[in-house]
Amino acid sequence: HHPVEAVDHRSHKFNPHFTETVINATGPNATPRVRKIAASLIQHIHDFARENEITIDEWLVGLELMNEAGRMSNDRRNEGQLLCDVFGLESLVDEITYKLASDAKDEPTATAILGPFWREEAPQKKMGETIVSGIESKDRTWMHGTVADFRTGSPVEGAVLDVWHTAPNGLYEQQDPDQPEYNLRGRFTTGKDGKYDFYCLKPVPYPIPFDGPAGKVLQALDRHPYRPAHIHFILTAPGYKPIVTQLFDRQSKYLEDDAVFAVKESLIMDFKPLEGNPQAEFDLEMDFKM
Ligand code: MBD
Ligand code: FE
Repeated sequence: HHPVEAVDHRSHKFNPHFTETVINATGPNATPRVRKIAASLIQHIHDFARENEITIDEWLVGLELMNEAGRMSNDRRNEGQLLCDVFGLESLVDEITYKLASDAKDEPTATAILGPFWREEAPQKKMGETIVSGIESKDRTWMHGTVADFRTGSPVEGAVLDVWHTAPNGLYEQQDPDQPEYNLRGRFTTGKDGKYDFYCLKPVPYPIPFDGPAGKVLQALDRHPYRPAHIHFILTAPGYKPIVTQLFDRQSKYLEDDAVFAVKESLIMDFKPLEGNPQAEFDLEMDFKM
């Protein structure tokens, strides 16, 4: 029976200057920002590997997740982004960006992550039109409100509201061969009064794609893949900072445990029953501030 030695003999494997050597390999022409964040990234990933004594086999698992995400990513599926999302990285970056941007006491509409399913060039529509085609539903929703300047309260003219959500089967149009191209997407431009209105559906909770690396991560972490019912928006206007956001249905499951951590209290909305409108069963009112 020998006394326990205080010295950790494994530490001889770690050159105490190795991380410094890698950081200092950065050349003189790297920009200050690149130099700063590269040094920090190297420090953190080295510390991570050291603290957890990451083995080659474990490192290969992570490497394969990234490679698989790259192989799967195409214009219908941003798997790399989804992988970041399940680790909360996109939400964290959104939070940081929003904090850096807002120094006023009156605030613009809260932001929320873009997610992997936005598409460029959604159809431009006139106010009062619908983004729904080829879907029978008892959850048709009239969405309306105003876009205003958060400092002055005046209406914003020429604001473009880019909107998208999933079909009742939980699939975005580009994930689903049975939906028409650009279904459930549209862009609406405000006039002088800053008002907008259009028809959509009350969204449903849905599972993020889990047949790839993001799904493997969720499974390994014993987590479910569901997001609460949400509608996405990008709001842009000349002279204003864009607002990327989502609105959530207060009645939805998963508000407390969104698989991608995007829910903010101020973005949870009431879909109210709508009487006397043959075109919709629900009313959603939202005044955006930018
Ligand atoms: C989604 O539909 C989504 O909105 C986000 C943020 C991540 C994964 C799937
Ligand atoms: Fe989404």
